[in-house]
Amino acid sequence: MTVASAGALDPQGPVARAMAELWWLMLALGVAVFVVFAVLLGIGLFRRPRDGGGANGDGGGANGGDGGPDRRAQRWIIGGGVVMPFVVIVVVFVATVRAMQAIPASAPPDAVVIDVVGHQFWYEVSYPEQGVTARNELHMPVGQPVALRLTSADVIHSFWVPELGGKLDMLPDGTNTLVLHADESGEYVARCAEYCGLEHAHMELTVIAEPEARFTAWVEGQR
Ligand SMILES: [Cu+2]
Repeated sequence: MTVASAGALDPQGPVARAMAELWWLMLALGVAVFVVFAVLLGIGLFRRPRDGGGANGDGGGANGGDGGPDRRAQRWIIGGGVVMPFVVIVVVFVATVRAMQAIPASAPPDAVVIDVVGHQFWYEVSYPEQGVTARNELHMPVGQPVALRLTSADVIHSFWVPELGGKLDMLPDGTNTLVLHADESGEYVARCAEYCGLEHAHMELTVIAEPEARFTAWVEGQR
């Protein structure tokens, strides 16, 4: 068993992996846009004027065959201000839709059902099929889907295990289902991701992903 702490960029399940890949793509695009912008800005700042007097655009054919300074400026504005942002947004949009498809919309029938109720300032974890309850500790079997039915007993909390997926609101007047899947054994920390009162920062849940045999043994031990 390993204790992971690198957060959302150390994904340990398919949902978190899809989110991390989207994050890296957006970082790469952001860096690319920044570099292009910085290079163009540098060229604009430091290049020397081509000729001493005729810089006002009336230099006629001195700029080669590309239509003069006004047309060139227009091309830069359309290219850099319209076409490039459009391309970047389309790429991010398509990648976002694909990442969203990695998130199961409903719980598969073989999923282990776990009810998680947020309280100020702790988590009540119960397993309706197994008839056991725990406090601030969530055990889940590795390699199979787990359906977390999230609610709250008081105010709005938010459930988030960065290495596995989330975050999803825990609402006092409804149930949100979060399907998680852990690839390997590990111990993670879920922190409340919605300010819920003075002790919010200390509202933590330990998530223990373990082989099915150990999970079953833990359930038996709780009875
Ligand atoms: Cu909170």
